[in-house]
Amino acid sequence: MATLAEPIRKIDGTPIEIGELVMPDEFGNLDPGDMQLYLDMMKHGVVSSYNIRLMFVGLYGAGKTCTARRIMRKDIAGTSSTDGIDVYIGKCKVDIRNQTWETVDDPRKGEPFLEYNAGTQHKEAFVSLWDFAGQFVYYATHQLFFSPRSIYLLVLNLEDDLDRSLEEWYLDLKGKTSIEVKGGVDFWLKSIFTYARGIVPTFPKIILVGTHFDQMQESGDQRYKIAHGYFDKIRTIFQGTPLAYNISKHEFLLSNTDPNDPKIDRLRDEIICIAREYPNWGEKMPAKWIELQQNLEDIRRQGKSIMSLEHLRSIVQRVASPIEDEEQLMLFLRAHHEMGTYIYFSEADHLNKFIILEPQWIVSAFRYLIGAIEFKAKYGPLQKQWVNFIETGRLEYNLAENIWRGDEESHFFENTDIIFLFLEKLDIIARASVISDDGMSSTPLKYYYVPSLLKEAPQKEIMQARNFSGCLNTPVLCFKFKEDFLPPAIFNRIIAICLGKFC
Ligand SMILES: Nc1nc2c(ncn2[C@@H]2O[C@H](COP(=O)(O)OP(=O)(O)O)[C@@H](O)[C@H]2O)c(=O)[nH]1
Ligand SMILES: [Mg+2]
Repeated sequence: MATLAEPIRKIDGTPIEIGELVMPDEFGNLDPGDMQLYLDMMKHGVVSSYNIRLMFVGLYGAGKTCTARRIMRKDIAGTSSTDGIDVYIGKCKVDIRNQTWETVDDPRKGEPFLEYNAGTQHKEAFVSLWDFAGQFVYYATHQLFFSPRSIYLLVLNLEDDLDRSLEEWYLDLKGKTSIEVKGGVDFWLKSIFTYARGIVPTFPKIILVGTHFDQMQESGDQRYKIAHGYFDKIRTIFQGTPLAYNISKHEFLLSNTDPNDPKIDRLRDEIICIAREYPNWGEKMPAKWIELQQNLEDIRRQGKSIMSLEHLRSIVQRVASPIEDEEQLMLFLRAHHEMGTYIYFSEADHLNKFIILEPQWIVSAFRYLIGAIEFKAKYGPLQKQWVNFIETGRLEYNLAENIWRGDEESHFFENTDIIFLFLEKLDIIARASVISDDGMSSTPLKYYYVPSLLKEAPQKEIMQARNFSGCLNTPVLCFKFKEDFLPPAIFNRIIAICLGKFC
């Protein structure tokens, strides 16, 4: 631990003990030099943060959006399962003393600015709600948002048979493209475990929520018994695994059709109760960071999702107590990248000249491509390219440009090159290239591959080759995962890298 010449002070001037500092978990990924820089920054004052991120996960049509809206005391009329373009859906302010929730009217797009408490007594917490699209094709980008700082609500329709077969699933090892509902649940829970595990293994917490309780045929106690039995089956899948410690004890049976369902109040109380146990509850941030962050938030609110490093430097000069040192500015960006506030790759040539202020923007650009069912030009000269894209995952540069042109408000088209670079860096797509005969250099081509769109099952011969039954076969690359679970993002990354390098 670094020693400090001066005491660290809260923003109201009272000194703070080092032992009192709650460092962001993600700082485990920063090097010791960064840690010293961070402590130096704290000398200029610290503020505490009490923020809760609620993630609604589960299958398509389970009732995620309705549950989120009920928590925010919003109407559910007209809610129907659609492709989730925007994952962020709202924000609430909670008075910690009496647990009253108030929906903050927030016309902004994207994640709200993290609010901070300057005084010693905190009274308010801020909750942001994130609703995830249940369709598989969007899962490629979810890992960008998953973090140990969130509370996950796994939403299930109690009327849905756990053995029902879901179509349109990703290709599994046997070339199967469907899965049962219980397999989908297993998928979500293991995705959380894979992408969001923090330093404390019992976090993040997952709350089980059942919807459509009103539609269950049974009455009285029998209805509760059957509903809880549904969750028992889910818990059985994870019995004896580390995940069992992440699933919260209480489960919630909701009737979203009833605006006065008292169980929603209990769910709200449980959320606060769980949030208070989180390692990042009340973590301290350097006050100088907050000032800069507030400025960046104003810019983001004006609709700017991406900014240049030059622009950022000019903003830094304008704040009252600027981050003077370039190294400290880099730490600010790297730390916020780790925490998921911004996307910034300090090591990547060219890309390191840009900061994505709104991670959702890059995901929206990707989703806009994939979800462009209504793409107007698809019956014109671009028809062949479109069909090729949807069926084989091959994406021509000019096709993407044409699709992105359709959303003027989001400014995708003007940023085509930079979006491509970020999508590539995040391993969501891969650029095709030709490798020279000596293997020493490669020339990039003007098209990309989107691995999550690949639909073709492996050929029979390849499947059989897995048995190594004395036949000649191509090399088989085999990974064994600890939890018997192959995270699709890892699969997609490998495919993306291979396609980019060898096709
Ligand atoms: N009867 C009943 N319908 C519900 C309930 N929750 C959601 N729904 C309906 O189920 C459908 C899917 O809900 P939605 O929240 O869009 O699911 P999502 O895809 O998981 O976000 C909608 O038509 C809702 O009106 C519930 O508790 N009871
Ligand atoms: Mg929804």
